[in-house]
Amino acid sequence: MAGKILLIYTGGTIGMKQDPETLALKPFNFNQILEEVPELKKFGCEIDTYSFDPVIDSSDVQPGFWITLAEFIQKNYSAYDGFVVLHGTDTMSYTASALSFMFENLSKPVVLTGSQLPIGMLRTDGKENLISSIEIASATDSQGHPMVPEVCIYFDTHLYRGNRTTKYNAENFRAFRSANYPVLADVGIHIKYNTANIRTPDNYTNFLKVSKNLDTRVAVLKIFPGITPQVMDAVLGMEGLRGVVLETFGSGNAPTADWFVSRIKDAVRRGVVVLNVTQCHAGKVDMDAYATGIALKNEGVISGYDSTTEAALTKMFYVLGQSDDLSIIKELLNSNLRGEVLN
Ligand code: ASN
Repeated sequence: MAGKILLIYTGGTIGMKQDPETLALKPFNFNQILEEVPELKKFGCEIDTYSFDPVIDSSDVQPGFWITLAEFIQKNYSAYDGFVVLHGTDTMSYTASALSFMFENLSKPVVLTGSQLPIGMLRTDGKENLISSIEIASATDSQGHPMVPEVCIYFDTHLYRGNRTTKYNAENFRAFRSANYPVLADVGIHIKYNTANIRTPDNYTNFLKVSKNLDTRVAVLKIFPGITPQVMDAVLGMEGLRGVVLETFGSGNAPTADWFVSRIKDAVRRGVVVLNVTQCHAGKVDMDAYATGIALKNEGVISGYDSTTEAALTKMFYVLGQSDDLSIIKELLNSNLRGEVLN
């Protein structure tokens, strides 16, 4: 293992300490991580470190944070072979998804990781997560190309495509799931890369393009039995709304009541883009499967296929930031841009 890795600390439980008064966990400074993991000095690669200031609990992540992070990676892109980002788990899937869309022609690993227990605690999962992430970010194939030139999440012996993940468990060490896409690598005695499932760039020398224009005039509307016209109106009537991620039942189904369908129809007619994803953890939207899905399709709702809500939302931010032309927006939403969807 050789090369140069940039380790970026943004916050999250991995670096937290208990506040002596409230006993709640709060972000702490980066030096503690470095002190707790002397193994970092044993790597055969060079590791530079950078800490965000302030460091945050990832529940405070906003799109502006993604832009700052993406810009920082862009600024350091040519100087490093891979990037490891320490990040809170709560919104890690959103950040990984957002970065995957913002980075076009990515040819180096960007591995996000963190932990469920702070690195200073005896049973921490943070050490293994951090050490394996660095190993993965610096791994190369026989031609010297990075093994995983993707935005990914490494957690509890599994490497996932970032935009396929969801935080699934609030207390288990296996915090993430990628229900609709296989793991990119399995870590045991050996690191087994599932090369057939890893995306590689057409050309490793292509220039990294970073899109910083995210249009966040988007809402996520989760339907439920008992949803009322008032709830629909509150969301769909928001001033300036450009997109809705509609979380539907099963294979993309929603109520067929006139008041429901007519509100969706009216939003689409006003130019609001409605993207249908399922509330199920696995499987995909198929709006042709049931009459309740066909009704949505007929009103111009777009299928999100098997994408997660995290990927659908951040894809919408990205795509709406790319164009005002509805046909281009629809075409992009219907395309597999970064391996986030099987359509
Ligand atoms: N609240 C923490 C965060 O997302 C949770 C964690 O990192 N395990 O920052």
